[in-house]
Amino acid sequence: MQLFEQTGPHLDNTYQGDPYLKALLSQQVPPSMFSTWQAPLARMGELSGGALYTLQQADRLHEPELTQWSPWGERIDHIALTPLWQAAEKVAAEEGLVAIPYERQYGAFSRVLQFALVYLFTPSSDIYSCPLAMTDGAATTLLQSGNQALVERAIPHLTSRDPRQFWTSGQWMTELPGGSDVSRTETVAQATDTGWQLQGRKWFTSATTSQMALALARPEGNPEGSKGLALFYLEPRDAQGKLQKIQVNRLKDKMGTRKVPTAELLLTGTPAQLVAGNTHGVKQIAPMLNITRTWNAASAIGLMRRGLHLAWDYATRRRAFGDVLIRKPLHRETLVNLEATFARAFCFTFACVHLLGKQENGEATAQEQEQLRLFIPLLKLSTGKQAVQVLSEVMESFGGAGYIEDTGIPQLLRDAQVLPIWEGTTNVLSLDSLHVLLKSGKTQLKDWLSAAHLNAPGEAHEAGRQRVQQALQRIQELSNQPEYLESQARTIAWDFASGLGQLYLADFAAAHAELIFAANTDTPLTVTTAELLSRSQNRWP
Ligand code: MFK
Repeated sequence: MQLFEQTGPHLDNTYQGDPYLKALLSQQVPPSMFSTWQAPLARMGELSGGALYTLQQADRLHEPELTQWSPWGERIDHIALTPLWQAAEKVAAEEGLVAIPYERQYGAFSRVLQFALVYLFTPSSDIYSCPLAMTDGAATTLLQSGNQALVERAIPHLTSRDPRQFWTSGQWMTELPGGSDVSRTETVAQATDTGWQLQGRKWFTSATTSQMALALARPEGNPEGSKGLALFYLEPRDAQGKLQKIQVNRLKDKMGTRKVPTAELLLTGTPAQLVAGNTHGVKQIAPMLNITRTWNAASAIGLMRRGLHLAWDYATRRRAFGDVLIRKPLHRETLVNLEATFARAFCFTFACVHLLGKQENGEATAQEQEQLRLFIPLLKLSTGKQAVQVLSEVMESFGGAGYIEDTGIPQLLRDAQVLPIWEGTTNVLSLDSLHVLLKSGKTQLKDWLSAAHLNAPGEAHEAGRQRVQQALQRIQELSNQPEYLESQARTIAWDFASGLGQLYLADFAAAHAELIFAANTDTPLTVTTAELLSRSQNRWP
């Protein structure tokens, strides 16, 4: 008997098959510069849809392993990484995934190229983007600290394109008493004759195999609260590769990001150096948070794109009720709705990335710098939620097959689920953005919408403008009821972020009427940007 066999979804070069990236870059970046980017983008697309993806599928069951003791009883705490993580490290260094914004070869657009590559790389990297994000954040933090000795020591490694020289960095903040509320940090720093030593327990340290870390600790005698914390630089291992007064208690048993070796560490006198002064550590590590939150958004859109790419392709292969799914009106409508959410997230992310590049290149106006401070938490909180929502629907679009582990689809959803949690939860970032707005006193629409592209006339922009206005009006109305205002911070942040996403999508739609999706059919799959705009009024997920 000949039984039916179903072909699964295909992935080719993910740059060539991406309907948005080329279109956006051709709009955002000068043409001569864009043409020089074709080779690295195509190379990353090829790796991401090819060798890395194949390794990711083959390596699915592999996880990092902690060996605490040698056969002879020596405490070694060795962490073995997965094969894909080892391969990803080499690709990341050689392709300059951290180096590009520090080389500044493309001025303010350097960040755009970097995050275009990160967006392509992330979904086939098993979240190797995590240590890269922290590395990028650490490089920015050290450069802004003015600590020349540490800059000379670490920056050449953090920004190297040579895999043998390349270092990654950890970010050791979270402790048992305080994840979001970092002020409750228990780790103590003691000044000794040979320098500072850290004692305490770090409860979530991502990528514990990194060659350096930035850590918060309270110098002995400092007051309670976050201002009494200082920022420290440390190298976890000595020249022989032995951990320096650090024990790895265990690796975390997480729902997703299972290839990331997240560990609980005990610091028992770990040597460390002050980065800049012995107080105000949270303020000093803030540049790192802004960079990692941007990476979070790039990872969110990367994972969403991967899921949607597979879902569209599958819809051209799977038949039900007499036709391929893609010709079923409700199935198409479902995917177009998801695309609308993705498109807002994608356009908002690259708008922020461009602003970040301008700021770093000294080209951002004072107002753009204020915008960036507000937009990054809004971007992170909205794209994190959107990724979970979209990837849950992507899974469902495959029916029962999407729920099966060796399709690779459940991993997309599990990995996405951390995006709203780490680097500031939705509530923490909603409050952060509210504080920024209240502090600046700029609750007038005109102040926030004065940048030319947000003032663009026309109906396409009107919906976005109204949404932002709604958020700002809410703040004004509730300004005399601080507790109630705080309880509404999430809704306000969501309205603001959705409005911004809609505005940036309207900019994109003005230049591109139609998008062509990778298709396994003779007839190309097209979606108009007008369709996307008309469907992007989604409420809080
Ligand atoms: C794929 C992508 C991967 C991403 C990598 C993930 C791996 C890493 C995993 C982790 O390590 S997760 C741990 C991440 N933890 C957090 O994100 C902490 C979340 N909590 C917050 O963000 C809280 O809002 C915060 C700790 C900042 C609250 O601390 P405080 O001291 O009570 O807050 P405060 O007073 O708001 O901030 C202190 C100073 O820093 C202020 O400056 P001033 O003293 O001059 O007033 C703030 O303005 C400044 N500040 C805070 N956040 C800032 C900032 N400045 C610039 N940008 C920011 N984002």
